[in-house]
Amino acid sequence: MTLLRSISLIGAPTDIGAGARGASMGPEAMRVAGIGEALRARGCEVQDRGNLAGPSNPWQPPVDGYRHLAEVVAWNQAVHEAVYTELRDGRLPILLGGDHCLGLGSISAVARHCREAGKKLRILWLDAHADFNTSELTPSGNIHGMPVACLCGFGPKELVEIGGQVPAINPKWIRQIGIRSVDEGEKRFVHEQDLEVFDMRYIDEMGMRHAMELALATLDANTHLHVSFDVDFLDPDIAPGVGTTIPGGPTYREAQLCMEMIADTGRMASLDVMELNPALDVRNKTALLAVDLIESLFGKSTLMRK
Ligand code: B3U
Ligand code: MN
Ligand code: MN
Repeated sequence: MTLLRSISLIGAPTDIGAGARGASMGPEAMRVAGIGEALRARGCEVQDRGNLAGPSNPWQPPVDGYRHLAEVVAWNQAVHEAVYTELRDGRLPILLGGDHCLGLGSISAVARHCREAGKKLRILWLDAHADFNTSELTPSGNIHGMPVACLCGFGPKELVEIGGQVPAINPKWIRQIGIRSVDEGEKRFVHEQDLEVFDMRYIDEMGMRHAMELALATLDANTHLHVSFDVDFLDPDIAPGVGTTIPGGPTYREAQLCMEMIADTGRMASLDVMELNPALDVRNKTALLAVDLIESLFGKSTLMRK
C-alpha cells in the first residue's frame, strides 16, 4: 500500500539523555542519507521544518538519579509543541533524533492529539531496550532509558506532565519489539506493569511475522499508529551507528518485514527515528539503512501487493 501523505521532518539535534555523545548529529545524517528525497519518491509531500533548538549538553553526572533533567525537560517541551502542531495541521510528523528521551515529547503530543481527535492510540516501540527505568531503577541516570516509564506516569513531575494529562498513555497501548537488554529492576517493573513485549527470544522462536501480527492485531479505522524506532533495534552488524549496540538484533530481512507489515496496516500516522549516532557510524551506512527501512515503512515493496 502506498501512503500519499503530507510529511513534516523535525530535527531534534541533541544527545542530552544519552550515555554517549553524537546522537545530536542524527538529523543531519538522515538528511544526507536522503530521507526527504526518498519520501518524495514514494509520492509524499515533504516539508523539512529544520532543527529545533535547545540547551547544549553540559555532560554532567546524575543528580538524584537523573542526568541533565532540566535540559531534557526543555528539549522535550520543544519536541512536544513541534509534533503537536504538525498533527493538528493534519500532517504526519517524523521526528529525527536525537536520543530516545525525546520519545516522551513526541508521544505525549501524539496522545494529546488522539484525545482531542477521539482516536485510539497504538504505539510500536522498536528497540533493543525497554526504556522503562525510573530514577530508583536506572543504572546510569540517562533519561533515554526512561521515556516509556515517564509516558506511563512514572518519573519526575516536570517530565510526566509535559502532555498536560498524567499519565500520557496507558501501558496497554504499547507493543515493544526486538527487546534484548533490560536492567534487573527494570525487568521486574516491566512485568509489574504488564507491558506487552516481543523480545528477541520470542522473535527467534515464533518469527518476526507472528510477532508483528500480534503487535498489529486489533487496529481499526480509528487507530492512530505511532512508531518509535530506536535504531539500536537493528543488529549492530548492519547498524553500528548507535550509542548502545546490543548483539542479537533483527537482521536486515526481519527488519524489512517488520516495516512492510506496519505499512500494510495503512495506519501509521507519526514516526520517531532515534539514537542514530553518526560519530560511531561507518560511512553513514546506518543512516542509509534507516532510510531504506523507512521507504518500506511508507509502502515501498518489490512487487505490487494484493
Ligand atoms: N537500560 C540502560 C541502557 C539503555 C537504555 N536505553 C539505551 N541504553 N539506549 C539505561 O541506562 O537505562
Ligand atoms: Mn530507546
Ligand atoms: Mn535502545
